[in-house]
Amino acid sequence: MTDFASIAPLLEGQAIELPSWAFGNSGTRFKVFGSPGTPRTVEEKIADAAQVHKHTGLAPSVALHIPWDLVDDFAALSEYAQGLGVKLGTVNSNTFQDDDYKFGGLTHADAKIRQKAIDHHFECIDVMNATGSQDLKIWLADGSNYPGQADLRGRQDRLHDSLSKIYDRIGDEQRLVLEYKFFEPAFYHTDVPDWGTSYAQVSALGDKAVVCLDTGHHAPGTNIEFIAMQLLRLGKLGSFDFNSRFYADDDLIVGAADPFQLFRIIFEVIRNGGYGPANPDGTSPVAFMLDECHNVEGKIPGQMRSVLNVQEMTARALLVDREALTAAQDAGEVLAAHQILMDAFYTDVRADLAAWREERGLPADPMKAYAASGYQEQIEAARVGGTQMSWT
Ligand code: LRH
Ligand code: MN
Repeated sequence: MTDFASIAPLLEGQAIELPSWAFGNSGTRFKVFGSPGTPRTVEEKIADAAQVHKHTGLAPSVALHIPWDLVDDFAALSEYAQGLGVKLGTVNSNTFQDDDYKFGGLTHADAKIRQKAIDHHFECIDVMNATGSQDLKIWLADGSNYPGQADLRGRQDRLHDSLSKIYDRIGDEQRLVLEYKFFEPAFYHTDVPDWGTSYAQVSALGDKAVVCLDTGHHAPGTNIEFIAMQLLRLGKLGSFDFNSRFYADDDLIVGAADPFQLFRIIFEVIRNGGYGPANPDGTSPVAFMLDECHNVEGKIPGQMRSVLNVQEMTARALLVDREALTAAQDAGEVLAAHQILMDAFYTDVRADLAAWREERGLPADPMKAYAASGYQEQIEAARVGGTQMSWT
C-alpha cells in the first residue's frame, strides 16, 4: 500500500466550495428551526464560510444562490469576501419558488414564462460577470405529478431551446452546469431526472456545458461512483454537490451516512483524472461543492466536519496501490483486488492529516480550534434582531 508521505503533496490545494445557504436556516416541510447566531445578511453568511476556510484551509470559495443572495453591488460583495480570504464561486439559479413556475420554468408550455425563466438566468450570468464566477449551476424542479399531466417530449424540446439561449449568453471562461435529480418536488416525472438526460441536454449545447452530480439525487441502490466514472470518461462531469442521505434528498453531512460510498466515489474521481490541478490554470476539471442543510446541528461546525470528511476520504483513496490493484483486477484475483481497496479504506489517516495541517500552520484539530475560538459565542451575542436568513 502507498504511504501517507507519498500522497501528502496531492492533498495540497484541495478546494471544496461551500453553499451560502448552509449557513442560513433550512429544514423540512414540517419545520424550519431557527438558531442563535444565524446570519441575517449575505455578508454574515460569507463571514461564517470564511471561518471554515480559516480553520481547515479547504474551502476558498462560497457558492451563491439567486435570489437568496441578491445584493445591490456584487463587485463590492466580491471584495468583501476577498477581504476575508475567500472568493465568490458558483452561481445557482432558482426557478422553483416563483408562482409563475408552478408548471415549470424553462420547460413551460407558455413562451412568456419560459422567457421569464431564461431572463432570470441572464441575471445570474450578470452576477457571474461581476463576481468573476466560472459556473452557472442550473437545477430544475420542473416535472409533473400525474401520468398524462405533461407532454414529456415537448418539455424536453422546450428545455433544449431554453438552455440554448442561456448557453449562447455564457462567457468563454464560464460553464453551464446542469444538475439532475430523480424526484421532488415533482412526484411522477422530473424533466432532468438522471445523468443520462443531463448528459444528453448538455452535449447538445457544447463544450462549455457539463453535468452536476448531487450525491443525494439518485434512487436508492444506485452505484453513484459508476456514474461519476462514466461522466468523467465522457469528459462531462463538471461538479459535485456533496452531501449524504439515508433515504431521499436528506442533504446531511457528506460522509456521515455512508463514508465508504464517499471513499468509492472519490477513488473513481482520482482514477479517472478528475482530481487535482489537471487544468492549465491549475484548477481541477471537476468542481467539488457541498450542498447541505444543517437542520439540527451547528452550521459552521457542520460545514467544517463536511470538508474534513472529504479530505479524509480523499487521503484514503489516494493510498490505494493502483499498480497492485490493476494487476489483481487483470489477473481476475477477486478478493485480492477487493482487499487492496479495503486496505486503503481501513487506513486511519487522521493522525497523519493532523500533522499535515500543523506543518501548514493550520490547527491539528480544526473542530476543536473553532470551538475554542469564541467566534460562535461572538456571533450569537452580536446577531440579535433582524431576520435570520433562510431559503423560504
Ligand atoms: C436541489 C438542490 C440544488 C439547489 C438546492 C438548494 O435539491 O440540490 O442543488 O439549488 O438543492
Ligand atoms: Mn444540489
